[in-house]
Amino acid sequence: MAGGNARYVRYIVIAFFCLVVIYFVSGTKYDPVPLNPAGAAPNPNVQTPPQQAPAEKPVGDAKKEKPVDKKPAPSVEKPDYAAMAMSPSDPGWDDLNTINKGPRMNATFVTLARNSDIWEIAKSIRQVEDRFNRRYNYDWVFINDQPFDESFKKVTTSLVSGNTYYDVIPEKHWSFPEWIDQEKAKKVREDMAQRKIIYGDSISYRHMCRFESGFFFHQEHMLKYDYYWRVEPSVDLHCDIHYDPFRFMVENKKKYSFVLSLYEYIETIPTLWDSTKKFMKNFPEHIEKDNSMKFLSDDGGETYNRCHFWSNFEVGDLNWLRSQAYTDFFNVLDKDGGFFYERWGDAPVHSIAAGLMLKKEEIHFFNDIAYFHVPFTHCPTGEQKRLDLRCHCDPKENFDWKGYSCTSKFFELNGMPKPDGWEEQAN
Ligand SMILES: Nc1nc2c(ncn2[C@@H]2O[C@H](COP(=O)(O)OP(=O)(O)OP(=O)(O)O)[C@@H](O)[C@H]2O)c(=O)[nH]1
Ligand SMILES: [Mg+2]
Repeated sequence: MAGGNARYVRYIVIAFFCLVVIYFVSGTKYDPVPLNPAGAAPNPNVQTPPQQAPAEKPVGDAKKEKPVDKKPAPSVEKPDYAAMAMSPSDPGWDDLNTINKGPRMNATFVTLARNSDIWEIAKSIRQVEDRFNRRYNYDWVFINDQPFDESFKKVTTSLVSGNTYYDVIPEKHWSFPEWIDQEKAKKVREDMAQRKIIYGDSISYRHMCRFESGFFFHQEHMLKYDYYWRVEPSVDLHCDIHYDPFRFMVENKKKYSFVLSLYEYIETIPTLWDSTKKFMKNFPEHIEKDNSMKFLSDDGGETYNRCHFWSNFEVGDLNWLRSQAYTDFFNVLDKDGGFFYERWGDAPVHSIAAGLMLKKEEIHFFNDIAYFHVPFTHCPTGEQKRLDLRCHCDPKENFDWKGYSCTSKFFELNGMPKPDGWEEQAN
């Protein structure tokens, strides 16, 4: 009898053991984060493929091709994308930790930098990642007129949560075009040095401005993207970014955006408007009827009032910059030589193009993106806004409503009411 009991006990123990094994085998399974372009979990050390549509299949060797599967493809469930949380009452606003479910836009960050900018750009990247990109993992394209060194690549790749790409600028995009009179350009630099015009004596600054005006969007690794966000070394982001600015641009049909605007030094652009007028005359088909001329000119287009969007921050549409309209504009300016005979900046060039060739509602002011590039700050107006966005900027520093800013003009032109409290920040 004792032997029989022992057998029963043994059976019970074995059955229990089997149940435990089955429980653990099925219980340790978990649902992975869905691998839509949006959902890839971030692993800064793993280079995942870019988020764009896959490149076209290469034409294959017929013999090696698989037989065509005649069965209908299994239906793929469309991910149920939630609307973006734009204000604290929207669902998902408080979730600043998990990877955002998406969708992702076909977009990238872009930075033009020298190897020596490494620690200053590292600082900018860290803030962009902390305030936004660690939840979105967008790619980052770095561009340089010299090859990037290993240290630059190692540090930036470790900081960016998306993929990183490193492009060298082709010489023709960073040199004097053949129609430029080198002697004349040299005299201009000497004269500007005497007059102490900032960067007036610099050749590389001029190549930089011409490159940012006409070529960065044609760089090899930029070609696959539709939207860009420009980031410079030494900039600060002062508030959390709760929604995807790229997605905002796409969903609201925006093509260009800014956070700071101001007046350009006239000494650097004395004939830029003459060339612009030539362009308007020769290419009337490119001028948008419902444009922002009132932002650029106080006399109906006769003269330029020097207002421009500060281009060290931009989120914009690359296909617009690659359009025939923008190309024709840039070519007129480039032929006139003002990048070298004066010191035209890419900020007034982009701004005039956006102001004349885009519908006014296609230009967006990102009030929610608090930003600093020496010496100006955009810090959102309104205490509740700053608390909601967990900002750490000093509201007194906000440049938007001060006399040297053009942002009031942008608001007036677009019939936008200025936020409560703007008067207190006007001086
Ligand atoms: N590769 C490369 N990048 C440059 C060069 N000069 C400027 N840049 C980059 O071009 C962008 C604009 O240059 P900045 O020197 O910041 O010009 P700025 O913003 O007008 O002036 P700052 O007040 O000095 O910031 C930055 O992203 C720089 O890193 C250059 O000679 N080579
Ligand atoms: Mg700068």
